[in-house]
Amino acid sequence: MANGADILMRAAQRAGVQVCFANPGTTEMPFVMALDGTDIRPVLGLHENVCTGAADGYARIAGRPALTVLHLGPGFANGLANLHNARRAGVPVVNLIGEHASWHIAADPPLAMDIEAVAGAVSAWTHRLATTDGAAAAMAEAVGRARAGRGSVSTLIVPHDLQLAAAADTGATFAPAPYPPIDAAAIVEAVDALRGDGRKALFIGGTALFGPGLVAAGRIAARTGCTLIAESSYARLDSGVGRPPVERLPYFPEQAQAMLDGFARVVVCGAKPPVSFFGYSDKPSRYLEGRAGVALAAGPRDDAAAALSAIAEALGAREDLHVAGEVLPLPTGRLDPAKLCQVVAALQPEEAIVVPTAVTTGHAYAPAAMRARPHSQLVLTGGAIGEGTALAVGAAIAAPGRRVINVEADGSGAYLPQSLWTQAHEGLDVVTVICSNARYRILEMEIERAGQTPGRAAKALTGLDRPRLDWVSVARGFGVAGSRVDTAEGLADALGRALASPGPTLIEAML
Ligand SMILES: Cc1ncc(C[n+]2csc(CCOP(=O)(O)OP(=O)(O)O)c2C)c(N)n1
Repeated sequence: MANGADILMRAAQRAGVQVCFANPGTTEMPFVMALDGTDIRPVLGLHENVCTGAADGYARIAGRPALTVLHLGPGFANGLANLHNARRAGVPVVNLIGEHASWHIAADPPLAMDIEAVAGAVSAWTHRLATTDGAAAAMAEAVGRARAGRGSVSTLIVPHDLQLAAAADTGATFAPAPYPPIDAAAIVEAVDALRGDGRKALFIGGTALFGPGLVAAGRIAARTGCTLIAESSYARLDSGVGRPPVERLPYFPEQAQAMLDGFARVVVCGAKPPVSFFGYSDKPSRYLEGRAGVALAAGPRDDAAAALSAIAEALGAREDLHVAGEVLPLPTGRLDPAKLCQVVAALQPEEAIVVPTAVTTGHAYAPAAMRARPHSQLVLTGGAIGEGTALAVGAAIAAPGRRVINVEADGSGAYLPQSLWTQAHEGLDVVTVICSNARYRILEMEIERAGQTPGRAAKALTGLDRPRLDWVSVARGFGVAGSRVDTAEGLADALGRALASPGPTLIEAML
């Protein structure tokens, strides 16, 4: 006789779940046993943020949710930072959280926690299973809710006794709600703006940055001469030679503001009107606030691809726009952020998935990437650093056969080096390039921008040089072979070799 956990896993498989990123404990063991009754691939993460970051990366490429299985409130809370990033990415993720047996909770055992309070921070839908009869329907709804529109995070909490109780499969299904219909008046306004005079920009995000949405954006740019600008924090951007040229909105507010101020008209599609990461007393939060010439064609949760097709149709825009030309040449000499990104852009193979999450170094990647072979980029969406190594795990599992290159900072990488073990354990084709500058460089830059000089505390809290992290040893410890380079030639050589061999590799690039 099947139990509640069996029914939950069968329902997950029926709803299209193929992968489960897990870090289980005693209260999740029935889920673990139940996975054997399905074809769902179990993948172990040695920290919950590996599981949740991998689920984010997986969904960004696969376009469907993975399951995470996490242990009670504390395990779930450990995975919160990357669920926050997934929420900001607008991708589907389904969390299955084990809870103490219903009758045991009153005893207030050590691991008891208010799981709903944690779930509320990231989940669009949270449900606690109350009866075993409802297991199939609850999982179907969890997956269906996560898949509605662009995607969101669902969390299902299941007490241990309900996992073990005998249960029948009701075969319940739950159809994801479709996108809301596109706003015809907003499309007309966008078309008018794009037909208007002066310099024009199409500011795009979400599903406008890949697939049919991006093709339509390219056609609109070819027809109207508008510049395509991507939101600064995108879930996925398809870029490179043969794809439409899309610039990335800069991170620093003065640069972003200056870029957007250069356009008489800005049409926003698939994104919120852009805002500054942080508030500075002399700068506005919202870059486009209070100015003329702004049209909102579709928001971040709307069907941006459909909106762009409608705009393209109205403009009679049928000709594709793509970056032409040769892949950039290899630079030489001592490595710096620009050269590092140029080497990656020059050598990355066709349809690579690049994860340039290195904070200050990674921003040099977007301009170089436009002249790389066609590829997908995944960046940090919610600003919670350290996700890169886990995004790489999920992307590699979603797309076997596509090479994954994670350009990660040393500070960020130190949040989640455990992902390297999962890369080794699963034999994933991931190359991690650690941008080793032995500091939290972005925080130093913020001090410089404020016109201040770092004092004793600032030096103590931004320096990673005593001792310097030894990434080759870190990688070896997690089962990944590594090497160290300090020139563009050395990086090109090491990256070329890494891309020619199966499985994961790490390259520590000394900056
Ligand atoms: C989860 C989380 N914790 C802390 C921060 C604050 N923070 C932003 S950038 C940064 C350091 C970045 O250093 P590193 O990753 O080495 O990149 P670099 O700036 O040197 O390029 C920190 C600690 C954050 N954004 N997210």
